[in-house]
Amino acid sequence: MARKKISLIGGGQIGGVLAQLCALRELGDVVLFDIVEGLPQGKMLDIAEVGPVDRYDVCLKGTNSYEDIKGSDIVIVTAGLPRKPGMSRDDLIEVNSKIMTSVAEGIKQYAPDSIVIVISNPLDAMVTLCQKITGFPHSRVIGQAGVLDSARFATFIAWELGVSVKDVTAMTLGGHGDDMVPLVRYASVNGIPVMELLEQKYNDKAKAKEVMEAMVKRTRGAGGEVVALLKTGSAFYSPASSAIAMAESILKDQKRVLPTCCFLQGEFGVSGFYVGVPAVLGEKGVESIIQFKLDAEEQAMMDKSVAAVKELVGSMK
Ligand code: TXD
Repeated sequence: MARKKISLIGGGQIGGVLAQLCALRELGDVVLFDIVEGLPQGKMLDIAEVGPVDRYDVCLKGTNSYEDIKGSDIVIVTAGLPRKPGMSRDDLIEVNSKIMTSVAEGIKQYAPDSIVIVISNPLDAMVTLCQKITGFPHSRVIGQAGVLDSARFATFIAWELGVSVKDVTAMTLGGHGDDMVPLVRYASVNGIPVMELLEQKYNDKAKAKEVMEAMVKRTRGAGGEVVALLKTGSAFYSPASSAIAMAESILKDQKRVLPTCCFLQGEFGVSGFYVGVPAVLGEKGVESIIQFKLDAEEQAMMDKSVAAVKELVGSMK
């Protein structure tokens, strides 16, 4: 059986970590593409040379030629500029649309059967554009945002409650912007509602609500918090790990349920737009979207987030 092939478009901060994670997990052979000469070649040589230490054995190639992505099972796109302090993700739309256009054309020509995971910001708009240009079925063009936003939410909950991050489940829906929807009602520690645990901890419903609201706010601004600290770029370890979880579910047909930026056709009351929702990811890409009832408050937040996505996507035309 042939090995899987993963191509990474964009060899910057996230691209480099993606390549290393693919190697460490032996997900398949990896191609790292960038327009900067030497950058992807240098990074792949660097990662390849430590195979004997980390004990992975995969082919790692850096390239400036789209031809090398031929036969890819998965393509992960990080090409594009990251934010600087004070910028919103949406401020990147003009420059990153141009980059995404050329990238999507390359994928369409050289990896027509691949499943594409977009990471570049502004995420919801870049996924939309990538699907339009490739013309691939919507199930094969998706975006990574929700795995990371959810992980951030879960991390803050674990810290607050003093429990292992491994035992917290939390999820965010909606667009990858400041209006994302962290689902408080479904956040749990091994199935026990987080709100119940917060109420126990503080013995005060109002205080528990206040603490949760602060965690929701921090989750919404978590990308910006990292940008403000780094000053020269945005988060890169966490988006890479998050996309790898999605890629692994697809490559190994694990059918994990992961919050994914998916094209909706009526689900959650949304039609014709890419928005973050829980999806089953398997060998065909998005195999189904998991729907469930939102209460009035959650639906209102979702509607607000979707309105922001619509405005963003509309501004691209
Ligand atoms: O969760 C998420 N979705 C995200 C997304 C979380 C954090 C950051 N996210 C976004 O990912 C960020 O706002 C950026 O739009 C992308 C990539 O972030 P990264 O930190 O990796 O940016 P870098 O280090 O600047 O790398 C971008 C690379 C760089 O090497 C450029 O030379 C390359 O993109 N680039 C291109 N590659 C291929 N083709 C073209 N046209 C091109 N233009 C630039």
